[in-house]
Amino acid sequence: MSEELTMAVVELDEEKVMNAVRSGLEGGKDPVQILEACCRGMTIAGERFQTGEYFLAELMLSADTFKRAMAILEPHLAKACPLKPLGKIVLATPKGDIHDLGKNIVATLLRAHGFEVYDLGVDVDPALIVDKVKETKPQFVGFSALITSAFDSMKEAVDMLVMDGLRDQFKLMVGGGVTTPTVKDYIGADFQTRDAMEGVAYCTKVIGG
Ligand code: B12
Repeated sequence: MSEELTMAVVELDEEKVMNAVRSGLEGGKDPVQILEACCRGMTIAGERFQTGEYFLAELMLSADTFKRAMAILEPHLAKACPLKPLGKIVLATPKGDIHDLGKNIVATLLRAHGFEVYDLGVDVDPALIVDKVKETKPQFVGFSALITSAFDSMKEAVDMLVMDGLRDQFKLMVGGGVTTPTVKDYIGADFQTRDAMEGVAYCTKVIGG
């Protein structure tokens, strides 16, 4: 079923994706595994876009299907782990970047593992991030970056947090397809990954879970 679901996302067969997600859940399949099958499909669709096999419209359609599948899965993922919040995290795609599929996956998985997530959305102004950190006092801040031009706005947000004396009050994670250890060092983050589950494992470890 997983392979079929993955290929349905790639082949833009929305009806098949929705049916596979619903029947998987009804059949008692682990929602995290269903999510992973959808993620693989999104990755393959992205590769087809990069090689020129898919046009932008096809890529947007697969992203849209992916989001609808996520909407069905989210309540089941939350149910899978009904814990009291383990910790708080402020999450954002920084200014200049509108990609949000990866961020949404991280948000969903963190919630599913018991974290309270304040998702600020995409193209987020550095000042908004600072305000949310002041308001919520999180143990973690997470940035999701998919385009290189977002590196400077992440750095700007971190510099503002340093200036306000807030930077040592939380761990900073950065993730997303274009991030590397060099990006982590450039913005002064504590952790970098291109795998949402690694981010969840990092937060759980830091919090002592
Ligand atoms: C889908 C996509 C789009 C969709 C976005 C839909 C959406 N709602 O997000 C659309 C079509 C809208 C789009 C638009 C654009 N895109 Co685009 N897009 C992609 C594509 C193909 C896939 C990205 C994706 O969603 N991958 C799937 C997700 C699940 O992966 P992910 O984000 O990496 O997330 C995983 C991990 O990294 C991790 N993670 C992610 N964030 C975080 C955060 C934390 C805290 C943690 C712990 C983990 C974590 O968790 C996820 C699961 O494991 C990539 C190419 C690629 N293969 O990456 C180009 C790509 C990112 N896009 C690119 C560009 C240039 C653009 C555009 C400027 C226009 C254009 N010419 O195509 C605009 C962006 C405008 C802007 N200002 O942002 C470039 C960026 C180049 C660069 N180096 O800067 C790429 C790399 C394509 C390319 N090779 O040229 N895009």
